[in-house]
Amino acid sequence: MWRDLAPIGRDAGTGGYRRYAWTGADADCRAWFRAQAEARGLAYEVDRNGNQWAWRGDPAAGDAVVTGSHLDSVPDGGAFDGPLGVVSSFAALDELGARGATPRRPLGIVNFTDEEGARFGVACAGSRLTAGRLTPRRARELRDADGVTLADAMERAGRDPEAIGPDPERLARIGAFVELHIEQGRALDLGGHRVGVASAIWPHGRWRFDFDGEANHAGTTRLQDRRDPMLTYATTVLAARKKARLAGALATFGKVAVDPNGVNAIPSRVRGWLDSRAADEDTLAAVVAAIEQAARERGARDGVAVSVTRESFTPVVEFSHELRDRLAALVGGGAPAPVLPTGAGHDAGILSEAVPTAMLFVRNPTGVSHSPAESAAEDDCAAGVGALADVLEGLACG
Ligand code: HGY
Ligand code: MN
Ligand code: MN
Repeated sequence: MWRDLAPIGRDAGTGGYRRYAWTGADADCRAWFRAQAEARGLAYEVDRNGNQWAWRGDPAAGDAVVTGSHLDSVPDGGAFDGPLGVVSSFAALDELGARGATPRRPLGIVNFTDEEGARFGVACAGSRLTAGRLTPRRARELRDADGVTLADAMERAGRDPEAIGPDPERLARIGAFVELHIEQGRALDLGGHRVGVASAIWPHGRWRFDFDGEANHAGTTRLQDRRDPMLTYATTVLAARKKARLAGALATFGKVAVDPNGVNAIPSRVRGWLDSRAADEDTLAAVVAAIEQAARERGARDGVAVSVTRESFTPVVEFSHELRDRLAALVGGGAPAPVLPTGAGHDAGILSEAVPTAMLFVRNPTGVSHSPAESAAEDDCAAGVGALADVLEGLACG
C-alpha cells in the first residue's frame, strides 16, 4: 500500500508532497483509497463534503468504530503526516482478519478531505463541514492563491459544491473515532516508546496580517518618504517570536505574499499568515493580541495600515478520558502506553465535540514534520498497526 501511495504528488526536486485539496494529486490519492476499499470488499462511499468512507458492516446499524486520517499534505510535506493513519487503518483491518477477530459493530475507515488547508487556508475543512464547524457558504467562497474558489475546485473534481454542509446523521452513527498519526514531536522517542495515546490538542489558529503601504521606486524614494509595509511585517515577525517566547507559546509566520513583489519596488502590500498555538486559550489570545498591538504600533511609525483577519481557529481539545484510558490499556501491553498532548491539529480534534474520539501516536525519531525529512521506522509503523488492531479488536470485536 505504502509503495503504491508514495509517488503520488511527490515533487522530484524537493522530495516533498504537494497533495492539495481537489487537485490531480488529490484525485490520485482518492483513487488509491477507493481501490484499497474495494480490494477488501468494503462498502465505499463519498459524503457530501468529499470525505471518503470504507465500511465493513452496515453503518446504519450505528455505534460504528471508525478509524482513519487524511491524505492531503502541506506544501512539501512529509510522507507520513496523514497517510500513515490511513494506510495503518487498512493494515489494521487486515490484521483483524488474520486474527480471526469478527467485528460485532460496523467498522469504518475514513479519509478526511483537506485536513491541512494548504490550498484554501482553513484546516480540517472536510471534518469541519461535516461537524458543522465551517459554514457551507464560507467554505464555497474560500479562494486559493490563483483565485479559484473551493466551489469551482470541487465542481471541476466532479463534486457538487451546493451539497456541502453538516452531516449530523453520519456522525450520530459513529460510536468511537480513533485516528493514528505520526507524532509531530519527539516525546515518544525521548521516552523510548513506539506508540502513545493523545491526551489533548493545544488551541491554535491562523491569522492573516495585511500590511498596506505605498508602492514606490526603490532607487529614487528617500527613506524618510517611504511607507514600506515590509518593515512593518518584519518587525511583526520578530515581535511574534518574542511574545510567544515570553508566554511559553508558539508563533510562526510561515507564509508571506508581497505585492508587487519586485526587487526594485517598495511593496504596496505585504500579507503575512500567523500560525499561533498555546497550552490554553487565554494564553493564545494574549499572545495574538500582543503581536497585533506590536504590528499596529510599528505600522503607525511606518505610515502603514494594519488589518488582522482570523482565518481558522480550533479551541483546546480534551480527548474522551474514557477512550483515552481504554486505549492506553489496550496498546500498552504490560504497562499503560504513554499519554501525551500535541500542538498539532487533527480531524479527531474537530470531531471530538460530536463523537468520542482518541488518537494513537507513532514514534517520530527526529520529531520533524511538515517537511520532506519527516520519517518513521518501519518497525515502529508496524507496532502502530498492531496497536490500532488491538484497539479496533477491543472496541469493535470485544
Ligand atoms: O497544522 C496542523 O496542526 C495540522 O498539521 N493541520
Ligand atoms: Mn499536518
Ligand atoms: Mn496530519
